[in-house]
Amino acid sequence: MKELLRLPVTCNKDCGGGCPLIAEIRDGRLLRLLDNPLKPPAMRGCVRGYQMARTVYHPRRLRAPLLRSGPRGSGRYREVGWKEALRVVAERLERIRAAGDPQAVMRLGGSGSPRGALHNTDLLTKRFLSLFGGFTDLSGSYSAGAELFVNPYLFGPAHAGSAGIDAATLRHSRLILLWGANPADTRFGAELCTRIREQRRRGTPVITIDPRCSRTARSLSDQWIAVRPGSDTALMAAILYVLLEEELVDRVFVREHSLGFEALERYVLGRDDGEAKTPSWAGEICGTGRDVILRLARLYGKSRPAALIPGLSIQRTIGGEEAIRMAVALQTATGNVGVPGGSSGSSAWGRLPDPRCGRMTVPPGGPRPEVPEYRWADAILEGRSGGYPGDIRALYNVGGNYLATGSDVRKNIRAFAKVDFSVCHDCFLTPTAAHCDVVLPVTTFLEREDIVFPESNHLLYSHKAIEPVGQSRNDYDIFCGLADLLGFGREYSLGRSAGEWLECFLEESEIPDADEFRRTGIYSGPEQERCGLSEFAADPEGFPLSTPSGKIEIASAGYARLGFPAFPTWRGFRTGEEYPLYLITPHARYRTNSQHANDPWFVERETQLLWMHPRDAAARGIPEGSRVEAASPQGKLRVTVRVTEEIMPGVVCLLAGMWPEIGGDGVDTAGSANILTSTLPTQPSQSSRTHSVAVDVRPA
Ligand SMILES: Nc1nc2c(c(=O)[nH]1)N[C@H]1C(S)=C(S)[C@@H](COP(=O)(O)OP(=O)(O)OC[C@H]3O[C@@H](n4cnc5c(=O)[nH]c(N)nc54)[C@H](O)[C@@H]3O)O[C@H]1N2
Ligand SMILES: Nc1nc2c(c(=O)[nH]1)N[C@H]1C(S)=C(S)[C@@H](COP(=O)(O)OP(=O)(O)OC[C@H]3O[C@@H](n4cnc5c(=O)[nH]c(N)nc54)[C@H](O)[C@@H]3O)O[C@H]1N2
Ligand SMILES: [Mo]
Repeated sequence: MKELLRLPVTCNKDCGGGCPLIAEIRDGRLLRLLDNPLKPPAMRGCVRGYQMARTVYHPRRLRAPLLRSGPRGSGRYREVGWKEALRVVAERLERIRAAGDPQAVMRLGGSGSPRGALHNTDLLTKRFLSLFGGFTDLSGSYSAGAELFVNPYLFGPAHAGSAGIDAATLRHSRLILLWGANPADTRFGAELCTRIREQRRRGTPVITIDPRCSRTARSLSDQWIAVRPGSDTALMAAILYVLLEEELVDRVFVREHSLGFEALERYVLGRDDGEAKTPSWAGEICGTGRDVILRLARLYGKSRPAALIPGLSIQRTIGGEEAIRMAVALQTATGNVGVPGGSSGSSAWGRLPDPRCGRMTVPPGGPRPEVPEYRWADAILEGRSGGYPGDIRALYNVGGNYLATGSDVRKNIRAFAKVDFSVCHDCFLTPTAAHCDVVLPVTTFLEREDIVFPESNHLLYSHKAIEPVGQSRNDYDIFCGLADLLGFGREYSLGRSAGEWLECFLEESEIPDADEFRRTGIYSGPEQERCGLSEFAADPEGFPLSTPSGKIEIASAGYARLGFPAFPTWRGFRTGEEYPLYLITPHARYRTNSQHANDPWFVERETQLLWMHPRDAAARGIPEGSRVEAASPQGKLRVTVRVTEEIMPGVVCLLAGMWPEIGGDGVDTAGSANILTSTLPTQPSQSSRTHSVAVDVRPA
């Protein structure tokens, strides 16, 4: 029996984590993944990482480049050699460049491997297309578009990326509010759950605010407060009302650290519109009891410090911009910003600087007009005449499965059908790959070496655990090959091998001992309890923010110029008569976005069911466990129903990420949530509204 090899690795996935793992390998074969024993104690991996051998050796893993041989979407391809595949891609791209319009190529994807210094699907593609001569890029993000948009108005451009906290600071919290956050399933760093659990054990109450009783509400919280989707801003306004009425506002902190609180106060007290934003007012909008709101407000006002931790869900709604702005206003009103155990009220994770380390760069290159990611399909279908920067003729998709994860799948299919040429790098023939003309098989993170940036003050080293499966290649090597054919190979690679890039990145890093880093797989930054904006909180004049006023701008003149109230107001989403139910589409525990949806082992652990309250089911004659049809203006799907009190009346829930299976009648039978979602975005950020969906449901 050959010797067992153990190598430090880490998932390079858009999974919310970034976990220190160990790969066990025997005879060149990956056996399993487990937690790296040298990890900091609070960090934990998760099932999606531990089970990666299933993905790596999946029977449907792509093993050779594919050229389309049937209609788009038919799944008919012929296997070809790399030489032929790369020649076809280069020729088609060259044709577009020769016509003088490289921006007719749109970049898609990026979240396949977004954490790597080198094997970074996002940066590698941008570098390639930039040197190619230009391309149409995507701005914002499916994940956090509204939040990324409002942060600079709140904190200033230079501070927008430092308003987060390290999870370890929660040991100072006297109250933790998980507001539309479900970290027991959707990971936000490898530490958060452990830290919350530890703090709860010390007696700190944890409250989860969510339309459904999520795993976090069930297993990590003292209380579940149900709230109608997209109504969070109203609930927050009512909390502020109580704080004002009961003199629980930290007036000194507000005066020294913020601008525009008076305007918000007038709104909340109803001074201008005659409508006080009382708990009764909010109760109507939110479907939350008046007394529940009152008790929550008092507990919050009296527990200092309190960490209000929003998930990204509350901003993937119509008016989601205001939910984040109001959360920041609440944390400011209570003096919780920039203090250990508090939080800024904006997203807590991924909003602190990474440890210093080199990573792949994107040189200026050609022009790069942008369209909001949420509108990529509209930009293709409407083009220049629809007000978009240009007409798109080709799609370059690297690590994205937008025909499952993009809102309005049927529109997305039309967009893919419209272009002249499309190419995809992926490990599987996803629904998106199946609409591309060329599909190039790529390695997973276990088949290559990299430095990875997790969601904390660490760097992780990920060794190459196994040889590439089949003929799959690294995205980097694919781009090097294409750049050679297109005449900019040298500029793309700078003559460096992958290993030489990593050496360079390490030289630029703060890591004192690179050999030790490679051996342990973990580098921990010196400061593990960072609390964003703490200098400003302690000394607002000495360390002003980069907003025009130097303070947190609760009311922003710049924001008002966009045609929206300067201060946050509730302008949420309401369903209508034809489609009366609110649909939410959260992320799955056993998937990373749409990944693993093609593996029965994962799917069986989290059967795709539409959650519905008994009252709504009874009103429609829908028995538990039956098949139902859910419909929105965008499409229809059939799925099995779970009738449960774990979701509030009037709301239904379907986890995102299933690969659509659309029948001849146009109806999806896989329960792929984005059949029902719309690309009409929340404004002004032009971002996701995948939790603001109006549907109706009837027996199938
Ligand atoms: N296991 C796993 N972890 C992941 C991912 C994954 O796919 N799987 N994806 C990663 C990525 S890319 C991202 S962006 C993040 C996403 O992280 P989040 O955006 O926080 O995740 P969601 O699952 O969309 O929503 C979190 C919770 O909010 C609730 N919710 C939905 N709408 C509302 C609302 O209007 N108000 C309130 N108060 N609650 C609401 C949902 O029921 C859910 O329980 O997770 C990351 N982590
Ligand atoms: N209804 C609804 N829709 C949503 C959401 C929601 O909450 N509700 N959430 C949205 C969010 S937050 C996000 S981030 C998006 C994510 O949407 P996508 O970016 O489409 O995410 P994934 O499904 O993870 O697709 C990543 C693809 O990359 C491939 N891949 C993995 N590793 C590599 C690699 O190294 N190289 C290459 N080339 N490919 C690789 C995987 O096989 C997979 O097919 O979905 C959004 N869609
Ligand atoms: Mo995301």
